[in-house]
Amino acid sequence: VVDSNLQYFKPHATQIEKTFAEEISSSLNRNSKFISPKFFYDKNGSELFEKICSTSEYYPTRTEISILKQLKNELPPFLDDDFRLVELGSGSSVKTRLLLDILTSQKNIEYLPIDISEILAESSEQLLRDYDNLTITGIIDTYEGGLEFLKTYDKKKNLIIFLGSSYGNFSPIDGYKFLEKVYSAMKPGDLFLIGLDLVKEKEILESAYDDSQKVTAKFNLNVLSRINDELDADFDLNNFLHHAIYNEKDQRIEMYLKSIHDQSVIISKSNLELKLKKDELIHTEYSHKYRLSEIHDLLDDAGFELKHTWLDEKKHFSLSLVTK
Ligand code: AVJ
Repeated sequence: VVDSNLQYFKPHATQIEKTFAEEISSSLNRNSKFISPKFFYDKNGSELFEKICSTSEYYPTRTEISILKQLKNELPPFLDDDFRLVELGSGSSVKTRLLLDILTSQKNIEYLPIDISEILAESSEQLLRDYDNLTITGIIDTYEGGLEFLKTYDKKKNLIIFLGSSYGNFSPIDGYKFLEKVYSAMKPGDLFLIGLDLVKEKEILESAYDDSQKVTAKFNLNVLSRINDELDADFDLNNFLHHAIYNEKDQRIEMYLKSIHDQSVIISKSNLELKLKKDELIHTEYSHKYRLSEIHDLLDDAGFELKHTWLDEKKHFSLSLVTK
């Protein structure tokens, strides 16, 4: 598409691809086996994630959207200038649109999605059709790479958004490092809006990650299909079960793929023959849940100044706005 309102940058193009085979090779070639959740999101995985979001059990998306609607009136008082919308992860366009709608009083709206996958192209073109005065600069890179790029950008103020409790995938240490990077990419007066899922009853949490239609199970298993396709592997998906439990002590949902019997799998491009015992688990995701006081401490420790936290009525989900 040739469109003067749409451009892409791929600051670190080459380095992204070659790591999949290598990462899989090292994360599966050890005692406690692991596949990073960032690999869930190939085309099929992204579609399955969208389906998860509309299951009755998965409350985060729907709840966060309801809070974003509340921001229509409640965010503008914090916008003392024109802001560029910077989104970490190109996200669901519904949420992006709710924020763009808040910025429409500006003469020009700039949207800068940062996503490792080129999926951002599709949604960007649709946005351009629907919004006048919109300019999109898509950054195809990791969050870190995208944030580095942002530092070199112009002086306009940024409203950086990181929604959906994607932050919950990080370990506490990696999360802290990530927040430091966001902080260092910000100019004084920039804003950061982060959506985080809250601690709640175990039953609600576990059914959100093990829905009755088995969409989450498919989503989890899909990462094995992706490895089959992209790394010439021979995983038989029938030999694995989706397993999701809430770890109350560490306040996180833990997702695994469980090997139904002893088996061995060849992953050609990773140069690996993977041996699995019956009931052995491959860890695929942590999804951390937070208490409000923890969220405030987390943001405070990273140096941010808290402006406001919004919640839904049931206190299931939070959106916090901070500045530098
Ligand atoms: C996109 C990481 C926020 O942890 O809730 C949904 C991913 N995994 N169901 C989450 C997910 C299983 C989701 N995040």
